[in-house]
Amino acid sequence: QLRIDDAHLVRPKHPIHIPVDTLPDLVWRNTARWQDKIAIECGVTGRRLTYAQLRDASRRLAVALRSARMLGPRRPEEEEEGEGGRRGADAAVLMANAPEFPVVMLGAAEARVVLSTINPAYTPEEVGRQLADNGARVVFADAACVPLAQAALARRPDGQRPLLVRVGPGDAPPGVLRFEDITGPGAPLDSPDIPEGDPNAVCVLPYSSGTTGLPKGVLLAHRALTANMHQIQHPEVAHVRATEGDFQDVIPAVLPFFHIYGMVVVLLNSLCMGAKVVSLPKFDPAGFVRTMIEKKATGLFAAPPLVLFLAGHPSVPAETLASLRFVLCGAAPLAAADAERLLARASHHIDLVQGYGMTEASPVLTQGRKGFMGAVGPPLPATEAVVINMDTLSSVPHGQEGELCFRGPQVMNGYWQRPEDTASTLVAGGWLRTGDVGRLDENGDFLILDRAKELIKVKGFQVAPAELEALLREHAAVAEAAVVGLPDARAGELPCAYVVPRAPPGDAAAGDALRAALAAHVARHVARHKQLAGGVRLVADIPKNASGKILRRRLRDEPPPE
Ligand code: AYL
Repeated sequence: QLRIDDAHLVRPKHPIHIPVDTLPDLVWRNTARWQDKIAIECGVTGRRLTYAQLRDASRRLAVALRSARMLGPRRPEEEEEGEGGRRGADAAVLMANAPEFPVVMLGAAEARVVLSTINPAYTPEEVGRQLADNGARVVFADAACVPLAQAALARRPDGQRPLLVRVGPGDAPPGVLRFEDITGPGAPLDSPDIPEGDPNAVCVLPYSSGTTGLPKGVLLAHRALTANMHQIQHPEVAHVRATEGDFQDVIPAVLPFFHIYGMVVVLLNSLCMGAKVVSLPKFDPAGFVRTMIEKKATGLFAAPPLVLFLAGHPSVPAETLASLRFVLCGAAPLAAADAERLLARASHHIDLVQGYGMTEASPVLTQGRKGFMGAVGPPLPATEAVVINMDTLSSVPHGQEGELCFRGPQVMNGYWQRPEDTASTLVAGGWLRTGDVGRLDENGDFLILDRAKELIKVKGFQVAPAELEALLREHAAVAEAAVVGLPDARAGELPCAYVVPRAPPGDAAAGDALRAALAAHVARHVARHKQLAGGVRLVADIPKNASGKILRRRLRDEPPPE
């Protein structure tokens, strides 16, 4: 589909050998020498697991998952279904960051159970939609999320009632399994029903809206996830340093593990290096600062709002940064000026680089180089890039602007049950179209200039305009709706709705009432970050092309009068 001139290819700078691994094989092989080191500790409760405890609890969970009470032994034909992504998710996890999260992930991976991760801030409706889409039969939820999971399951259209497991210490309500019972010291550590690992099998199913439409399950194979970890651990780009003797990196984990950044780059990558992960269930400014200081954080994975907080907030004492060696910022654009302000606050040198990627790429595609702040860097090892003209789909010479496309072992198998979206995103030759506009600069680093896809990013989280538009159209007063992102200094972007009312409001007060009613309607159905914080604008019409497609760029750049 793409027309690529060889001279336009951007090749990786460093050679690498990437072993083909399953996730548990990579993690347990790497961590065998750190058995007594702390793997993960809760920054609030102090609950912690050593690497040995993490391995045993994961193994016990794998055994439980393959027991008759949960999913049962896998039949050979089911294994095959997993490989082409013909099976959705077997299990889902709905919890805040906590030490049990990697137990669920690695236990599921070991049992060859495909795990879908869900945002615990979602409404029952949003959770229900994701569960119904992927058909998970077991749901792991922490204490706070059990009612959310129950509410979501109660409305499941197919009437299926997955098994609910309450994660964390304490009792479970009737009908809900206790995590302790299946992963505690009394539970069996081995079973003949544990299937053999297969690097080609799908491992996780996070959700992303990609370049267009509603959130979709992203089929990520074991080998894609482990390839991405091998790539980011290459000595030329690595940030977390392997534990050795008394040295152990301390990584606060406030970015959520359900999102691919928190899952792979923060959690799994840190575990592979033997670091101590300090998990934080939510961002509480004072608690975060305390954790940074008391735990002597050596590395930090951030999104732009966290960099802004550390760089500019008056309540952040300079010692917060005292033990930091590196900061990686990804998930949304970081202004060079904000990066400089953070560095200026520290009295020592900190390596600050940007990472760029997407869920569909496990997620990392490029990583910035030290000292080149505004750029996202060259492609990772074993990753090729090309910039294309979006109209002709032909590659353009280095330095010219266009859509960034990448090819590498970290790229997804496709979207779950969305063959058309898969075909338009993952095109011939294995190229992943990102929907991001950028160019290569004179140093060989990529610059991200714009987003051509519909996706809105609020504090680094995805918001799919199609989802909000569908909700708005359900409202009786709405004839047409279009949602775009408005720039915002703190959140990056905020969703803003352009609405054509069925009947124009009679006066200003009626207009205000309608705007408020529409914002409230959306707020009732979606998580906080998707709410119409950018406002609701009542307009006479919405710019569309000949085939009825909303001209989002036009809306954003030349908003129609209200
Ligand atoms: P998703 N600069 C500008 N935009 C970015 C950046 C960046 N550094 N990183 C991600 N994006 C946007 O699936 C871009 O539009 O994955 C991209 O297509 O939630 C979209 O976010 C993907 O959103 C890391 C650490 C990548 C984190 C990530 C984040 C992956 C977010 C590499 O090293």
